[in-house]
Amino acid sequence: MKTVFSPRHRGHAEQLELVAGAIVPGFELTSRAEYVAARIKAVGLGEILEPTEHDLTTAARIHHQDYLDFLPTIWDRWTAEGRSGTALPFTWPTRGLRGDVRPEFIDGLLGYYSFDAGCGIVEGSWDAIKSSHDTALTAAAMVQGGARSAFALCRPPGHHAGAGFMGGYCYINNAAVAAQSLRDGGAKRVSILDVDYHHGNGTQEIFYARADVQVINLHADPMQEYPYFLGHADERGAGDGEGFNLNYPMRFGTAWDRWSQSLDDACAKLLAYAPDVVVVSLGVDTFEKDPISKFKLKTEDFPKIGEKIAALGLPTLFVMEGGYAVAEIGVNAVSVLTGFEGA
Ligand code: SP5
Ligand code: ZN
Repeated sequence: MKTVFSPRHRGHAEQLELVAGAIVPGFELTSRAEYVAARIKAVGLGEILEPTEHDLTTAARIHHQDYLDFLPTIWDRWTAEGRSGTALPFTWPTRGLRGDVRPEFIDGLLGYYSFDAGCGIVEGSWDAIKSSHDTALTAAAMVQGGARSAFALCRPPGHHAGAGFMGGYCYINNAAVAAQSLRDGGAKRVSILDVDYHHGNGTQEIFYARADVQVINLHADPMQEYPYFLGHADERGAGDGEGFNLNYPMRFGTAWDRWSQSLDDACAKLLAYAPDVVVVSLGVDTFEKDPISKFKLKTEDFPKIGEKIAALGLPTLFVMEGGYAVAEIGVNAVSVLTGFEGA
């Protein structure tokens, strides 16, 4: 399997985030992607290519144009106020406030276009975000062109980013953009299978009322875990999308036995939908030693995820999402891919 990977991700570095009452170095480190790339080379998974440039036309089909226009301007607006460090929001339009009115000042805009303080922006962030988007589209084109599979080694990740907001280390929803491009390229139905530890709230929101993209999420129960405000089992889609959104929330401490039952059920639902192509939002923060997560998957479990996905017998695009146990992220993520290839 070929991998698409951009060195431009490195510009998104040393961004701070708000964790447990403190502003701390973010968990979403540049080294994450480097460890995955190094492991791909070590096991000889296949060629690693840089992405080609894509404009934001496809992204604008799933994101709001004003949000896409705002993202590249954040750093300049921040520094224009004499600031440095990390651009972060601190005020959000929750219930009872005017979520429909866009402020003018940068602090207000950051809150308007986000749902948490997990999306710091530094000088090189936009270039990295754009390269991650290009990575997803380049890999999607390989699958569109007939490859059995491809791996978009995206950084930053994407699945928490909604149509008009960032959050959870995610700015542009790479998997959603890829799914849209596959649809526009001729796929009649696309399934997105999100195995990241956290619910992919952005992907769910984007496709919630659509029947042409099935969204399936396996994740920690939002009653206990971030993102808290979406991802419950009763969220099944709306309007034309009714029945095409499926959530498998699982409790803290979930290990392979229980997790794989959810995956088996998800795979059956996916096959019943009969998509032309599968997009896997590949997070490996389900790992037992992940520093921000509470599932118990072991390194030996990750190839089995790949085998089960391969058994679907469908063209498959893997898109990198989360995973914060940096020393093990390469082995765990690439094990999913080698498990897929070996099956
Ligand atoms: C793509 C992705 O996996 N995003 C995850 C965003 C998670 N943001 C919330 C982090 C909360 C961290 N709590 C850490 C406790 C550490 N002891
Ligand atoms: Zn995650």
